[in-house]
Amino acid sequence: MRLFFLLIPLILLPAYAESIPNYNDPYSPIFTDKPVYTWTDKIKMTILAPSWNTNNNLIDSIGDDADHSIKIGTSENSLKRYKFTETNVNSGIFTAEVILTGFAHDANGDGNIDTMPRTTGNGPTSGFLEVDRDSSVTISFEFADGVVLVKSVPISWNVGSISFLKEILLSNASVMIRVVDPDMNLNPEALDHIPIHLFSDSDSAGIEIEGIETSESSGSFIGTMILSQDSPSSGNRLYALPGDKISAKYDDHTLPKPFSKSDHLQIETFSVIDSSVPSTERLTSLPINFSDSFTNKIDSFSTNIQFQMVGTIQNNQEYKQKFVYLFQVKNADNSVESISWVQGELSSKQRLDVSQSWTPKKSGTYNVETFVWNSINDPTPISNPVYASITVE
Ligand SMILES: [Ca+2]
Ligand SMILES: [Ca+2]
Ligand SMILES: [Ca+2]
Ligand SMILES: [Ca+2]
Repeated sequence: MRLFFLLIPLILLPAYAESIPNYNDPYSPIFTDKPVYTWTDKIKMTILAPSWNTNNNLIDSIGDDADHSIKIGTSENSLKRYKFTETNVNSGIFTAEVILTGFAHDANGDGNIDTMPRTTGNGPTSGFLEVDRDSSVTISFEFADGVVLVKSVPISWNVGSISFLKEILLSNASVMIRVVDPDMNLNPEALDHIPIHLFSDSDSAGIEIEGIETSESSGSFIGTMILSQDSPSSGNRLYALPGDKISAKYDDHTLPKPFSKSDHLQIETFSVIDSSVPSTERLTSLPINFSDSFTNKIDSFSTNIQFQMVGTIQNNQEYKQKFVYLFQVKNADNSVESISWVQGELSSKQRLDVSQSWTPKKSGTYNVETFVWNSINDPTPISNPVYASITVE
């Protein structure tokens, strides 16, 4: 298309010198800035008509003349005698724009109509045209007597999309969410906004934030929220703990066929929030101790006498942390003799002793290893492992 656009003026170069329209060479293509439009877009139109550059020193105009009019319309509504003006005194290129005003519809689901359908204006700007969802806009120019040039462009709605700008979300950090739905560019000359619903495992009701259009006619919207593990949800702040799934939802009320005009569709995405504390630094695991059944510390061990293995963990975070603490005992051959675990939850900064008993059956050297994971189902280490060696007499 671009190549075509550049070549045509060269071919028609002799026509620039014409002082009256050259009816014998009625080549005058009509271009639009997009191949398909949504219901509330602005259409920028260009007509290449060098033979209508009747004065090389003046900005000429076309379309507003009853004999050679430009009509912009749908099957229902139209703007007649719409004026296009030359881009400079001697270009032979004529432009105009028209703003589509859609039809009466509640585009965001709040119960109120969001459009102002109207058909009015004379060009080259500030013209408004009502359009239906699945219609088309036709631009026709009576270039010469009996010669009408026509260009049609389709109108359609789009299914929106939603995404987090970053794949990994961090605690106490701001998070950006992008929604793309050209249909919600309701005013192509101002920033529009849309509602975005956000919720977490820890706050299933969540919050509703505004996505703001990135430029006046982009149809792309960015919303920002802060994840907080310390404060309840409010405004743009969402309460969420590390490990939570964070969901973002946009309710699209402007759907293309085969949906009906009154249908709506939840467009949803989610991400998992990671802790801003590195995984293995969430808890500190202190050295293991051993004690008898009366909680007295011991350092000698005998076969067939039960003793306690005591681990200590400390939560380094300002918030709760679930854990599973595993004790594993291996013999001198590196075979596992015993494995057992304790599950629980630590409050902010809490230190806790966890213990399991074990009765050695044979004398020998044993290695006790402890691991701390998120859970049995999610074996992400949340502290470094701790080792101890014991000798059973
Ligand atoms: Ca001119
Ligand atoms: Ca509405
Ligand atoms: Ca806009
Ligand atoms: Ca849509």
